[in-house]
Amino acid sequence: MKKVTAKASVNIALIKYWGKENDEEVVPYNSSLSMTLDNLYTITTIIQSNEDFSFYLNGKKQETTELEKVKSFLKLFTSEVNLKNVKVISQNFVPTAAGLASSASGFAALAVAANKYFETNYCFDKLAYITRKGSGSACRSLLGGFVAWEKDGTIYNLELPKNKLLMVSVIIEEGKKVISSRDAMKLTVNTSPLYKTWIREANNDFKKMKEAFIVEDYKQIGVLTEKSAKLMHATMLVSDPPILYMKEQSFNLWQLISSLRNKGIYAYATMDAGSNVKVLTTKDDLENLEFALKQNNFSNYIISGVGEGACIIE
Ligand code: 2P0
Repeated sequence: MKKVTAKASVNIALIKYWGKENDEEVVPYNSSLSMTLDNLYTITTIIQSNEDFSFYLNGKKQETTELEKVKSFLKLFTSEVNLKNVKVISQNFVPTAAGLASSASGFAALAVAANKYFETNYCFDKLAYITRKGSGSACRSLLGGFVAWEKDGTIYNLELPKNKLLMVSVIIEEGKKVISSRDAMKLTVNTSPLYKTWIREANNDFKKMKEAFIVEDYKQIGVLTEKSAKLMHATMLVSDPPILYMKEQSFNLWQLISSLRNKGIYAYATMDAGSNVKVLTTKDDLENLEFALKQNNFSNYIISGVGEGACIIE
């Protein structure tokens, strides 16, 4: 019986991707840059079955929207219309209800598994192009380490010692997002008076970040990481209607991180399309950061180092 299993890690953008110039082709308005995380990942199996097409996520059989999303994605690998006899089993390895389940690791694992299962053997560039149609940020999870996704579609690694930086994902709130990133991006592009500023700054900061990587300027990496998240959320906030992912606790944590920096601790905050805050820190500063987090009742967090790229594991 035909069976393929793939694993892909979550990635967190240091320079965020926010907004599409072309929705259909998932062409971003700005280049982005991410860190792949080793402790948060998805494992996906595609297996032959005797039934109609089915998709199980975290042990639960999916219907309608999720089922159709996976089905139409897999059709990019096969001409078989109904995908009969194909079963997809996907498991997110993130602590239960942590609110960190990621479509990026999900689609990266699915793409790598499908490329083998359907024997398409697409080259990396073609696979990245297809993967981003599932979820834009997923194409960055195809590679491990630090990954650049240029506006023109190219994806490549940036060199930086892999044993220094850590990402601490602090869980602020469990539960479903207020608005999906796909819809929120569209709304921001169409209504935010800050959107042009976002494109200009994000593309400039992407270049600056690449330079910071070359000279291993960790302070600049942290400063640009925070700026990208703050500007992305500010740009969303002035959309009509406004998009606000931050909760009171997210604000409080941003302030705590800023006060830790004043005490000489390396800690920079970033946030995605949700209220959880991720803190970029170093191995040397982890102990102080953890102490401060616990003291301020932020005791629900996951520490990740730099992860590997998506691969077939079975
Ligand atoms: C990122 N995010 O760079 C940004 C920052 C969230 C905030 O990419 O519409 O699932 O499928 O391309 O990639 C999350 O959105 O959106 C995201 P689509 P995606 O990581």
